[in-house]
Amino acid sequence: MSASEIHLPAKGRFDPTANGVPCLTAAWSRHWRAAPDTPAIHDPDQGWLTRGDLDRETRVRAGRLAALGLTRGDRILLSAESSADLVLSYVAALRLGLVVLPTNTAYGPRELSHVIEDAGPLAAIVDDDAKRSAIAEFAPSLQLVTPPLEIPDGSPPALDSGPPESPALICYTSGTTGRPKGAVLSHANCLASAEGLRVAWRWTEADRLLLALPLFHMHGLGVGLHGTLYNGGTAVLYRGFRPDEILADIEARNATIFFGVPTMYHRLAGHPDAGSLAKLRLCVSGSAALPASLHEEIELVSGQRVLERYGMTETLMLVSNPHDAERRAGTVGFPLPGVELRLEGEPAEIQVRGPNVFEGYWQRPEANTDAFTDDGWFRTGDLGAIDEDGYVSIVGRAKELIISGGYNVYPREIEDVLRTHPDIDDVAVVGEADPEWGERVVAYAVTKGPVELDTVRASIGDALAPFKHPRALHRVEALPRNALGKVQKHRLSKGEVLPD
Ligand code: MLC
Ligand code: AMP
Repeated sequence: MSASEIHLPAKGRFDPTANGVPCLTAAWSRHWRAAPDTPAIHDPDQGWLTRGDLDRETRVRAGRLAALGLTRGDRILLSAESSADLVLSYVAALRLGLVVLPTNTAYGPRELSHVIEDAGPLAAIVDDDAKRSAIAEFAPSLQLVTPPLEIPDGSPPALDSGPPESPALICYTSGTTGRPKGAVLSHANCLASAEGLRVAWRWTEADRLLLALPLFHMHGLGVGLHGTLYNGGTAVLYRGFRPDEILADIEARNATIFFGVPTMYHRLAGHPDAGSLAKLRLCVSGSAALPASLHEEIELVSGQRVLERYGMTETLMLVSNPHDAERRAGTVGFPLPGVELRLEGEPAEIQVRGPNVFEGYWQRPEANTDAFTDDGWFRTGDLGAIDEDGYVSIVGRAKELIISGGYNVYPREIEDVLRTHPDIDDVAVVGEADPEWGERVVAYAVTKGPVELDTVRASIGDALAPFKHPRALHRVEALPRNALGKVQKHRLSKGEVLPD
C-alpha cells in the first residue's frame, strides 16, 4: 500500500464544545462547584488547594488582573516554575479571557524579547527577580507581576464566558528557518484534546497525577494540568524532577498516574526503587521517542508497561497506544478520538486533522500556508509508518529539529548564534544519539584555530537557554556541502574531525 492510500479516519465526531461548554474554565469550574472541599492541586510548600480554593482564589485574581487594565483577548506572558500560585494565576487569566504565553524558565532576554515583541503582551507573570529586571530594561511598558499576584483587588467582569474559538494559549515554537512562531490554541482545541485523553486513558476524578513536568510546555500544561482540571482529578506539583521523590510519592501520595519524557524514564529505570512504578495505574511517555529497549527495561525492572503517545504543540495530543490492549514498544499507537491521520508523500509525512488542531501561527500568514496542505491537513513534519495492525510509528523527521530531554532545539537558531563567535567561520549543528537525553546538541565548526567548548559556551552566555548549548564541539576542515551549497548534515558525524 502506498503512503497516500493510508488514511485513518477519526473515530466519531468529536466536539466537546457542542454540549454548551464555552471554554476551558467553564468545563473545569463544574467540578469546583460540585465538590468544593475536595483536594485539587498539591504544592510542595503550600500543601493542598481544594477545588473551592481554585474557584474562590482564581475569581479574586481575575479581578486583580482586570484591575491592571487587562481585558479579554489581551496577552499575558508567564515565566515561572511550577507552583500553586502559578496554577491559580494561570487559571485566573483564562477565566478572564486573556491569552496566555507560556515561556520556558530557561529562556534568557534574547528569547523572551522575541516573544514579547511578536505577541505584544500587556503584562507578564515572572517569578525570577533578575529576569523581571532584565525584562523591565527591554520592555519598560510591560506590567510585571509575580505568581502570587499581590496587587490591588478589582472586580472581575463576566468570567468563563468563551467563545470556544477564542484563543487560550500562544505557544512559541521555532521552525527550520526564521524566528520562533506563536502557535495559537483555542479553548476548543484544548477541550477537544482533553476529552480525547479522558476517553482514551480512562482518566477520572479518582486519578492522582504526579506532575513533575514543567508547566510551560504542552506535556505538563496542556496534558497534565488541563487533564487534571478537566476530569476533576488531583495533581501533585514538583519543582523539578527527582526520581527519589517521585518513586517515594507513588505510595506516600496514593498516586495513580505519571507522565514523563523518555529522559525521566531512563532515570527512573536506573533507580533501585523503580519497582514502585508498578503501583501506578498508568505511566505515559511522550514528547520524544521512547526507545524500545528502554520500554522493555522499565517493564523488566518494575512490571509497568509504559503507554507511549505522540503529540505536538500545534495539535496537542494526536496518537496513543491503547489503554486496554497491547502497548507496542517502538510505536505510538492509534489516532486519539476525533483525530484523523494520513501518511502523505515519499518519505511518508504524518498529516492530521481534527478539532484539536490549531488554527495557525500568530500573525504569520506565510507560515500558515506552509503548515497546512491545500485540502486542510496539518503537516507535522514527522515521518511515519503504520504496521499491519494499525499501530503508527514515527520513523524520522522531515523538519530539522533536535529533541533533547523532551525540549526542542532548532539547529538553525544555535548556528546563527555560534556564527557570531569571532573564531568560528562556519558551523553546523546536529543532534547525536544519547542514551540519557535521546539526542544531544553537537556542533561541527570550521574555526580560525583550536577552540574550546567551554569558551564557546561561555561566549553564548544567555543568548541561548542552557539546554540549547552544544555538548560537544568538533573542528572540521570544511563542512560537507552538496552542489547547491547545502550542508549535508548526515555526513558530519562520519566526516573527518580535526584534532584539537
Ligand atoms: C536540563 N538540561 C538539559 C535539559 N534539561 N540539557 C539538554 N536537554 C534538556 N532537556 C541541562 C541544564 O541546562 C543544565 O545544564 C543541566 O542539564 C541541569 O539542569 P536541570 O534543570 O537540573 O536538569 P534536569 O532536572 O536534569 O532536567 C532534565 C529534565 C528536563 C528531563 C527533567 O529537561 C525536563 O523537564 N524535560 C521535560 C521537557 C518537556 O516538558 N517537554 C515537553 C514539550 S511539549 P548546565 O550545562 O547548565 O549544567 C511536546 C509535545 C508533546 O513536546 O508531545 O508532549
Ligand atoms: P513540540 O514542538 O515541542 O510540541 O514537539 C513536537 C514534536 O515532538 C513532534 O513533532 C515529534 O517530532 C516529537 N514527539 C512527540 N512525541 C513523540 C513520540 N512519542 N515519539 C517520537 N517523537 C515524538
